[in-house]
Amino acid sequence: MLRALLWDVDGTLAETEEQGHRIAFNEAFAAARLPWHWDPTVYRGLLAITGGKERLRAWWQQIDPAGAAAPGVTHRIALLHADKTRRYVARVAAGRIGLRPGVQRLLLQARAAGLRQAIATTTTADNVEALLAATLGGPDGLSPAGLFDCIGAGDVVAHKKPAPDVYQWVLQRLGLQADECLAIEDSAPGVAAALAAGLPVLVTRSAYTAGDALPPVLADLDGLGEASAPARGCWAGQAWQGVVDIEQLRALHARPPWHPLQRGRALPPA
Ligand code: XBP
Ligand code: MG
Repeated sequence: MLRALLWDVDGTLAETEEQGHRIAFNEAFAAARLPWHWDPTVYRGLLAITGGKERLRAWWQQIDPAGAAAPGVTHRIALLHADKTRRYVARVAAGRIGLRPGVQRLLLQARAAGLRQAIATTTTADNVEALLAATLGGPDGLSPAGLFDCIGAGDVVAHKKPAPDVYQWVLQRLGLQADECLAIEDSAPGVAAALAAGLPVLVTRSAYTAGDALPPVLADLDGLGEASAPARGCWAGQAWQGVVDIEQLRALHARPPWHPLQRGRALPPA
C-alpha cells in the first residue's frame, strides 16, 4: 500500500540546477577571483558528482591536481560553498525559481489523500527551506512543515546519492518500509540511490537529464503534466501521456509485482 511520496529536490521540484546552482557557483567563483566558469556543457558533466562541495573538489582535482591536494583546500571549498549557498538562497528568495508544472498540485493532492511526504536530497538544507518558503510559503501559502513530515538534506548523511543513505535516513524517520513509498526523482544518481534503498521510482526528467540513460523504473516521464500540457513517457512499461495524479500513483504502486518492472522486464498491459 502506498503511504508516502519521497521527493527529490533539484530537477524534480524545480529546475534549480540551471536557474540557481550553476549561476550561484559562477558568481561565487567570480567573487573569489577564481578564473573558473561552469558553462552548461561543463556543468552537465559535473552533475555526475552530487553535492556542491564534492563537485567543487572533483573540479579542482580535474583542473589542478596538485593544488587540490594542498593543505587548506577543504577549508577553501567550505568557504566557497558557503558563499555559493548564500547566493543561491538569495536567488530563490527573490522568486527567480518556480516549482515545475504539476508539483504543487500533486503535493496538495497527496496531502488531501492522507499520504505522508518527505524530502530526500543531496542539496543543502538552507536551499530546500528557501525553495519551499519562496514557492509554497507566504501569507496565503502552504506551510512546508505542514506538507513534509521529514526533510533529509545535504550532510545529514555521510554518503550522498547515488548511495541509498539519504533515502534510508528518511525511511527510518518516517517509520516506513521502502515498498510503502514512492520516490520521485529526475537523475541517474537519484534513481540509483532510490533503487538501492529498495524504493519504487517515478522519474520526471529535468532539463539536464532529458536525454540521459536511466535504469527501468515504474514510470519514466518528462514531468508530472498539467491538463494544458500532459506529461509523456513510459508508464508501467507502456507508452503513456497524461496528468499524474494520486489515484494513478496508487494504481501504479499497487500493481504487483513492480519489482520485475524496475529490473527491466516490462509487465503485460493491465
Ligand atoms: C542535486 C545536487 C545538488 C546541487 C547542489 O541534488 O547534486 O548537490 O547540485 O547543492 P538532488 P549544494 O537532485 O538530490 O536534490 O551545493 O547545496 O550541495
Ligand atoms: Mg535531482
